[in-house]
Amino acid sequence: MKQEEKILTASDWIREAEKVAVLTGAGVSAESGVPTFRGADGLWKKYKATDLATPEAFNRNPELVWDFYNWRRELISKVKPNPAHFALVDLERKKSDFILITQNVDGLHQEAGSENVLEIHGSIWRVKCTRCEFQAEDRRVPLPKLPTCPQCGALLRPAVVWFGEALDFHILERAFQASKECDLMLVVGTSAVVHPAASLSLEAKSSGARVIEINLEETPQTSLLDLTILGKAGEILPEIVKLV
Ligand code: BJW
Ligand code: ZN
Repeated sequence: MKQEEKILTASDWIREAEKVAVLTGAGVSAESGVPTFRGADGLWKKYKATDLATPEAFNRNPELVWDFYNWRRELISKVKPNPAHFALVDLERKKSDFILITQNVDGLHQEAGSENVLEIHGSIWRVKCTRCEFQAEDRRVPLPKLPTCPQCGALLRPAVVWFGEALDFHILERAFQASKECDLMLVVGTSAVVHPAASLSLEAKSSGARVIEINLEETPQTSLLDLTILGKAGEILPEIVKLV
C-alpha cells in the first residue's frame, strides 16, 4: 500500500470507530527535542538512560539518578508540544469516546491540551517519598540536589515507574480496560518492548480492535498489527486527523 493510501485507510478506520484509544511512547516527543530511550539519541553522559531508570541505580547512587532527572526536567521545561501532540488534541475533540494512554512522563500531551490522559509510567513533574506516603507535584527546576520529604525528612525520588517496579494498579487496570473495549487503537512512537505497556496493543488486537502503528521504523509488533505507517509522528498524525 502506498503512503497516501495508508493515511486514507487510517482516517477511514478512525472515523468508523466508536471508541478510540491511543498509546504513545517517547517517539511522540522526539520532534519536540526530548531524547528517546533507545537508539542513538538515547544516551546521557556515559550512562544509558535505561540503566538509570531502575531502583538499584537510585539506591546505589541517588545523586547520579537525580542529576539525570534534573537534566531531563530542565530540558523538558524548555521544549514545547509538537504537531503530533496537537493532532491528538484535535482527535480527542472529534471522537466522543477517546482515551490517551502514554508511557511518557514529560507532561507534553496535557500541555498541548489533551484531557483524558493516563500516565502509566508516572510523571517527571511529581516527586514521592522513599519512606512515607508523601507524593506531590513539584515543578522546581532545578530541585535541591538531594530533595527531602517535607513530612518525614527521608529522600524524595521522581514519581515515575522504574524497571522492576509495579505500575499503579488502578491506572493499569483502566489502561487494560480501555484497550479491551476500544474499536481502534493508534500506537505511536514506541519501540513496543517494555511491558506491560507493550501488551496493551496486543490486548486491543486480541479483543477485536483494529490497531494502527505509527513509527519511524518497524517494531517487534509490526507483523501482528493491522497497519503500520512509517514516518514522523509530527507529520503523519496531522495528515490522518485532518481527514477524520
Ligand atoms: C518515532 C519518532 C518520531 C522516534 N515519530 N516515531 C515481559 C517480558 C519481558 C520483560 C518483562 C515483561 N513484563 C515485565 C518485564 C520487565 C520490564 C520490561 O518490560 N523489560 C523489557 C525491556 C524486556 N518491565 C518492567 O520492569 C515494568 N514493571 C513490571 O513489569 O513490574 C512487574 C511487577 C509486578 C509487581 C511487583 C513488582 C513488579 C516497569 C517498566 C517501567 C519502564 N520505565 C521507563 C522509565 C520511566 C521513567 C522515565 O521516563 O525516566 O519508561 S523505561 C523507558 O521505556 C520509559 C518508557 O516509557 C519506556 C518505553 O520506551 P518507549 O516510549 O517505547 O521509547 P523508546 O525510546 O524505546 O522508543 C522510541 C520509539 O519511537 C522508537 O521505536 C522510534 O523508532 C520511535 N520514534 N522518533 C515516530 N519522530
Ligand atoms: Zn516521607
